[in-house]
Amino acid sequence: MSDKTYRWLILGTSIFLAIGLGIFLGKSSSSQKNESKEQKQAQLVLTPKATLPSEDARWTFAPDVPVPIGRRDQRREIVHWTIREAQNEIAPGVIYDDAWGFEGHVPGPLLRVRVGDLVEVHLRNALNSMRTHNIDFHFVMGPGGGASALSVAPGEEAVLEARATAPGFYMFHCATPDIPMHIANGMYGFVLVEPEEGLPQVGKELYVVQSEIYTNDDKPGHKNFDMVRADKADPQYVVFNGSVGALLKDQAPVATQNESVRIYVGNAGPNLISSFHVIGQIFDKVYREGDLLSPAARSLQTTLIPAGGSAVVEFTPPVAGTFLLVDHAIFRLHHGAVGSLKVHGQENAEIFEPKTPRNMVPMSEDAHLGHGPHEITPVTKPSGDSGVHFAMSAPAPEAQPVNGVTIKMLPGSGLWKKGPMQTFGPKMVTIKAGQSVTFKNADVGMAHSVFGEKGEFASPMLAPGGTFTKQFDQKGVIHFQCAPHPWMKGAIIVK
Ligand SMILES: [Cu+2]
Repeated sequence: MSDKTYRWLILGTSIFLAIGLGIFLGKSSSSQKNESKEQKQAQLVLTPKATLPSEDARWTFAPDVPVPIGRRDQRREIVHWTIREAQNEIAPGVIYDDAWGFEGHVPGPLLRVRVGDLVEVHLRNALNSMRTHNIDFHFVMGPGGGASALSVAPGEEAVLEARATAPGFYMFHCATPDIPMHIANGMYGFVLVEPEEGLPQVGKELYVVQSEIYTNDDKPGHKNFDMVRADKADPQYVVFNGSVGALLKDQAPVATQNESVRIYVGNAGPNLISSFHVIGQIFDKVYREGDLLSPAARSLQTTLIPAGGSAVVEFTPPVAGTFLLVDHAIFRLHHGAVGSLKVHGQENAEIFEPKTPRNMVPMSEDAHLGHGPHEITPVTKPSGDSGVHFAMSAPAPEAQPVNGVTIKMLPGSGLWKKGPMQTFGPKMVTIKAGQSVTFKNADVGMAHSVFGEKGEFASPMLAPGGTFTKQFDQKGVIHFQCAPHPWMKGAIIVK
C-alpha cells in the first residue's frame, strides 16, 4: 500500500468515524432530553420541612372532588380525621352494622395535594370504637405506608408527617389485622397527588370507588361481615360509593353536554378487579392505574382497575342523556355495580339519532334492584310521523271481553329484578270452559308475548297497549309465560 493510499484511507475512516460519532452524540443527547424529563420527577427538590407554609388540606366525600391545587410551591398540608365504627345502609332497608369508616364515611375522603407537599395526618380513633385501626397510605414511602405509625386504639390519636414524593391517584386503607376484614368493612379512601404543574383543566371532576360488601344475604334488616363469603371472593354486593344506588336517580351526578368529565375511579376491592366502563361513552383519555406522568391511553372502552388501585378516565359527552357506570364483568350488575351520570343538553343528530320511535328505556337505572317503583321515562319524543310503526301488532282499541277475564302485563315486567317483582296481573285466573282470556300489555315501553308452556297457544309480540284474546274450551291447567321475559309466568285454570 502506497503512502498516498494509506493517507486517504486514514482520512476516509476519520470522516466515517466523525459522522458516526456525530449521529451517536445526537442520539444520546436526544435520549438524555427524554430522560431528563422523566428524571425531573424523580429529582424533585424538596423544600425543607421547617420552612414550609402550613394550611388545612382540602378533602371531600364521594362523589365530590376538591378543587385543583393551583399553587406551584410546596406546603405542609394538615389533615384531621376520626375513625368511627358506624352503620351504613348498603341497600334499601339493608343496614350494615360493621361499617367502619374514616370520618364515619364509606368510602373515606379524597385528599388532594401537590407533589412535594408534606402531609401532616392527625388520625383519631373514636372513643366508642371497639377496635384498633390505622392507615396504610399508598402514596407514602415508609414502613407500612404509615400503618404502625398511625395505629390508634379507641380514644387515641397519632400523627404522621409524610412527603408526597410522586404524582398519582392513590388508595389508602386500614391495615390492622385482620387487614382484609378492615378493608371490606369500608376502611379506605384515596389521595390525589397532583404533578408539579397540575392536571389539565376539565369541566367536571368526580370521585367514584368500587368495592365489595360481604353479607350472608340481601334481605332487609341488620347485617354483619361474612368471612366465609369474603374468603371465597363471593360478595353479596358490589357497589360504587359504598351502597347500592349511591350514584343513581336523585343522587346521580350531573354534567353538561360537550363538557369534559374526569372520573377518579378507585377500586378498594378487597378481592375483585374492576372492568370499568361507561355505557354510551368512549374514554378520550385513561390514566391507567392512576399513572399521571405517562401519556394517557386514548379512546378506550373499558379499563382494568386492580384491587387496591385506581384509574383516571376522561370523556366528553357529545349527546345528552343518562349514562351508566358499570363494572363490565357484567353479572355484578345484579349485585349493585351500577351508577349513572346525567348529561344535560340537547339531541345531536349528527352523532346519535334514533330513527324509530321506541318509547323504550333499554337499560333502566334500577334494572338490578328489587326495590322501589320503576321510573320509566320515554327516551324519544312521541313521533307525529304516521309512516313509522312498531314492527309488532299495533295497539288494539280498548275492548273489554264480554265473556272472559283480562290479564295484564304489568309495568316493569320486562326488567328482571332481584326479589319480588310484578309480572302478570293477576298471575292466576280461573275460568269456565268456553270463556276467553285477554292478555293486555299494560307495560310502559316494552313488548311482551304470551304462550302456553305445552304449546296450547301463542300470541304475537304485543306492543304496549296491545292485546291478545284466546278462548279456552278444554278443562285443565295451562301454564303460560312471556317469550322474551321467561320470568313472567302465570296459569289459567279452566273448569
Ligand atoms: Cu381498621
